[in-house]
Formats: sequence, structure tokens, C-alpha cells
Amino acid sequence: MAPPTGKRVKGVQIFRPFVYGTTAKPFDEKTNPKPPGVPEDHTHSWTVFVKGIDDVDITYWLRRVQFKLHESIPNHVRMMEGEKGKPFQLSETGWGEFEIAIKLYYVPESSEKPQTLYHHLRLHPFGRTDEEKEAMRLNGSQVISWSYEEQIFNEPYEPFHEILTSGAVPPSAAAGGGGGGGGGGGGPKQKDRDVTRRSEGGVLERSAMIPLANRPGQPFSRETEQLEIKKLKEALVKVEELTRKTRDEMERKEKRLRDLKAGAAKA
Ligand code: SLL
Repeated sequence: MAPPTGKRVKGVQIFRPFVYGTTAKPFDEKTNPKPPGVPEDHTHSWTVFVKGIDDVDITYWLRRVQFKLHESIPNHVRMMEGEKGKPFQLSETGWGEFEIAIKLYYVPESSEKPQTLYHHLRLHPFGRTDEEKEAMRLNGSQVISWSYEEQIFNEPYEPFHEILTSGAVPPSAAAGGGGGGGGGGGGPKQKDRDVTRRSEGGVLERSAMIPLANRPGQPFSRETEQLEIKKLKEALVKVEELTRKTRDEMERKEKRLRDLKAGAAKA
């Protein structure tokens, strides 16, 4: 690896949201016919991927992704090169679930070592409740197992910091000229203006934004986050209520014990 260039930007932590996971679909004559040559015992087609939130480009920080599949699959270690704005992904067919090792290789400017994530390929909806199982379905027959993750870069080297932040400026600020680059690094240079775009969900390129609301196929948003917070708050209220009930019960029993002891002492 090339030696790092420039100084580290002290006290700065940059994070970039991304999504990884699998999407599977059972073979079915009408909607997902088995292609010729696919073995008899294969029941599903599936895809494993790593991509930007709301499909924004992530190749400015992620260079390559290696997917390590189950050894029963021919050529089970596959390296995928980044293509601007496209997900890192591969599709396969099979019959069983297994753990996929996803190794992330960063752009050389980052001087970051590769990191590995693990993901369980799901072919069948899984959950404690029907609601949880249903949440794994997309458009009826697809089984999705997707995770939201944040890649953190601590004190990035100056040139890499510039790469990370050079697009994250609203078009108005870019057109108006001058600073206001938000997380530092100044405004975008002329040549970077073409990356100053928003995704369909309103996410600015090269930013840490996530969409405000969900769209089909884009479940990770502030809306989802608020829903999760609400669920956690409700769970907390339940736990507090249970704690209170248990405490009342304990106090009642302690009083009864005291009364019995007092009664016994008198007798
Ligand atoms: C299981 N532990 O027993 C897992 C292993 C392996 C899945 C699952 C083969 C694909 C191919 C395939 O689907 N392997 O032959 O190309 O459930």
C-alpha cells in the first residue's frame, strides 16, 4: 500500500452510511423461472450486496468488496470492483442458507486496512413473530435481510478528508461560491461540482445524510429511526410498569411475612 500522504485531520471523525445484505427469491414458473443449467436441487436465486444509502455512490471511499460464499459454491471467493454509483453485488442460485464474509477494501488514499463484515444469507423469512417475518418480505415473494451500517473514518489524512467531503455541499452554496463547507474542508472546487447532487430520497452525494422518509426498497430513513425510538420508548414504559408491579408485590409479601412473624411471636 502506498504510504499515507499529508497529515491527519485531528479531532475529526467522518462517517458514511451504507447498506449491505441479501435479497432472495424462490424459483417459480411464473415469476422467477429456473434458468437452464441450474441444478435440480437449487430452490432460490439470491443476491448479496453492499451499496450506498438511497443508492448514492460510495466508490469514493470503497474500492473493492470481496464476498466469501459457502465452499459448496464453485469459485466461492469473489472480488467485485467498484463502479461509480452501482452497488457491489453478485447473484447466485442455491438451496441453503449460510454466512457470507464481506471484506471491504478502501480507496488507497484512506490508508485504511480492509475490514470484514459477516452476513447470514436468508432464503426463508425468520422472526419471533409473524410481524417480524412479514417485515422480511418485499413485493410478496422476495426475502430481504438488509442491514444499515455506518463506516467511520477517524482522523482521516488530509487528501482523503478532501475526497470524503468534496461533494457534500448543497447546490445553492456551491453556486453562490464562498465557504460554508459544513464539516470543514472548504467549499467544493469547480471540478467537484458535478458530484454535488441529491439522490431520489434527497440524500446529498458524499454526505452522511439519510433520507427523511421511506420509499419502496429504501427502508432506512429518519422515519424508520423515529419508529424505532418510539418502539424503544414504549418498551421502556412496559419495563417500568413491570418493575413497579414486581416491587409492589414484593412489598406486599414482606408485609405479610412481618405480620406472620409478629403473630408467631405473640403465640
Ligand atoms: C446448510 N450449512 O446445510 C448450510 C450450508 C450451503 C448452501 C448451505 C450450494 C449451491 C451450489 C448451496 O446452496 N449451498 O451448489 O452452487 O443449510
